Amino acid sequence: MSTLRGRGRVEGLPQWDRCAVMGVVNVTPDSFSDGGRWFDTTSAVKHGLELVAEGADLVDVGGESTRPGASRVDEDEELRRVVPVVRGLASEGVTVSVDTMRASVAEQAVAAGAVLVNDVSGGLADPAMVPAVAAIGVPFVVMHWRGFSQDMNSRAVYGDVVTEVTAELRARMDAVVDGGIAAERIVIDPGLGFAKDAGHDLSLVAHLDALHGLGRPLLVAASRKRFLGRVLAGENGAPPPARERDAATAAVSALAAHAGAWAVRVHEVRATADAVRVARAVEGAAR
Ligand code: PMM
Repeated sequence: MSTLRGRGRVEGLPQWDRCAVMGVVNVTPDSFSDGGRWFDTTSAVKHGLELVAEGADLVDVGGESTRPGASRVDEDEELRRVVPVVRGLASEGVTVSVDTMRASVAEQAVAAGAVLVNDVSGGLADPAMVPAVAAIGVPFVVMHWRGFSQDMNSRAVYGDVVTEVTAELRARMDAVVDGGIAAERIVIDPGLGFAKDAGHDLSLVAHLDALHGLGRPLLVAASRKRFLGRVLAGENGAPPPARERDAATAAVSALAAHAGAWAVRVHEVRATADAVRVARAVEGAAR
């Protein structure tokens, strides 16, 4: 089995002996699967701590919804949502990442204790992002992105999605390294659901090995996404609601861990924590 290809180490973060579990806390009124549920600081921090108790290795805090069609939140509002939650979780010893496309939010979140910047635009949305992350010296997630959520579905046009996403990620990684972020601090992410339809997402999950060719640890964020709704749709074609896609999410977590992903990003942690442990046990038995 070729399961040990991939994974790898991210400078500046703890090293886990299996695929890590990143739990999601969306401090938003409108994220597609959990919008509005943890919209005040106290309940968001409490939810993050629950995710850790359920097995999350790190918690990703975001204040801007990126669901298809979403419009942007303004900077002050994003800061108001994100920074106190990051501070609250970090002060409890949680390894926190901040999910933002804004340099100012990244900087203030890191000052509040975040140790990883997760930018779904890979630094493209805000020209100040790469220099800011380079100066602070924290790890950086470079996700495959073709434009803002408002019209990203119209950009879901590929000849060969795996080849094109890999090439575009390579170009983005090179630009980020040129911008001063150490290659050892980069995590890559295929950006499931971002300018991709269900078929594109499934092809990427089927070919995670191609992304290992980029030589950096891989984050896979399939949680509750549309492609899982499509896979689970009943005979009438209606997808189950986002919150009924957690078993399917855990199935992708097992597949991703087995394929050598460094981490999986999920809303419901318990089942994925089990999935990555099963994947590790299978790897151990294969040696
Ligand atoms: N997807 C969402 C948000 N942040 N971050 C990374 N690195 N990769 C993703 O695919 C990704 C992300 C989509 O919104 P959600 O928080 O509701 O899942």
